[in-house]
Parts: sequence; C-alpha cells; structure tokens
Amino acid sequence: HAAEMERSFIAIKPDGVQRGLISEIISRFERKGFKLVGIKVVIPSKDFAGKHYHDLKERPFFNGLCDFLSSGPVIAMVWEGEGVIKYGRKLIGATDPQKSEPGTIRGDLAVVVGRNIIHGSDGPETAKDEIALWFKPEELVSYKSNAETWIYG
Ligand code: DGT
Ligand code: DGI
Repeated sequence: HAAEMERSFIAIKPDGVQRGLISEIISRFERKGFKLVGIKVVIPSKDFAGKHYHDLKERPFFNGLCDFLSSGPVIAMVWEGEGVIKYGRKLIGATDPQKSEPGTIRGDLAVVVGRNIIHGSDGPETAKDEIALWFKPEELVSYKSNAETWIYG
C-alpha cells in the first residue's frame, strides 16, 4: 500500500461529546478497519464554524448551526482508508436522523437534524478543504498498522 490512502475529516459535534458518545463513534470507524491519523479536542469559534459550513451560508439555519458547533468541545479527526469518504458517510447515515437507517451512527444515536452528533466530509474536494481547515500538516501522521495486512490482504 505505497499509494496515498484516501482521508476524510470526521468531527464529533458538541452534542455527541456532551452525550458521552466519543468512544462509541470512534469505535465504529476503528472496528470497520479505518485508521485514525489525526485527532484533537477543540472549541471552534463561531467565525471558524462559519468557515467550516461556508456552503450553507445562505440557509436559514446557518447562524444557529454555527452557534451550535461553537457551543462546546468538538472532536476533530482525520480517518484514513480505502473508500473512507463515501463509506464514512454510510456509517454516519442520512443528515436527518429521522431518515437515517438503524445501524448508522445518526440512526442509532440521534433524533433531530439540528443535533445530529457527527460531521463527515461529503466528497474528495470537501475532505481536502476540511482537513486543511482543521489540521496543520504536522498534526497528521502516517504510519503502518499491522492490522492492514489483515484488513486489505
Ligand atoms: P438556537 O437557540 O437559535 O440555536 O436554536 P435551536 O438550537 O433550538 O435550533 P437549531 O440550532 O437547530 O437551529 C438554529 C436556528 O435555525 C433556529 O433559531 C431556527 C433555525 N432553523 C433550524 N432549522 C430550521 C429549518 O429547517 N428551517 C428554517 N427556516 N429555520 C431553521
Ligand atoms: O453533511 P451533513 O451534515 O449530513 O449535511 P449538510 O452538509 O447538508 O448539513 C450540515 C449540517 O447542517 C447538518 O449536519 C445539520 C444541519 N442541517 C442541515 N439541514 C438542516 C440542518 N439543520 C437544521 N436545523 N435544519 C435543516 O434543515
């Protein structure tokens, strides 16, 4: 696996942190076989939250969404693995927890769209932008996990 592996930005939002769901969420990505290459606890400023959600600037809930993301600690992470962007979204489930399937993180653990506990990049471009927004390059590591041989063959 010499080739650069795909990376996705995944964040546990303040509701997920306050509800004690950090280990539950990390565990789902870890057990799948994805590899954690960056993690930190941050309380983003409202301005920073606005940068993260710049695509939603015109939406009526943008202000509340930014208030919410900056209301407490967020677990910012970068996960690596084959197909991690698309499959990460699958693990997370639909944006509205009323519509996410049971078995997904939001389907199992959240009830309303305004408190959907987790964020995941929705494509290669946003993944690149979000990783660059939240992490300095030196905060990310590259390493070989012994499990990889058994995950990828
Ligand atoms: P707050 O106190 O303003 O943060 O409101 P919350 O926390 O009860 O509600 P939140 O964070 O889901 O939404 C923030 C604001 O966005 C809230 O004042 C109402 C508005 N909002 C939320 N969802 C929608 C929506 O689907 N459509 C529209 N038009 N506005 C919404
Ligand atoms: O990438 P997602 O988080 O699944 O979805 P998104 O990028 O369309 O929206 C980002 C966040 O904005 C989402 O996690 C919750 C919030 N959001 C999206 N649609 C609505 C919303 N919040 C409220 N209150 N109402 C919405 O209709």
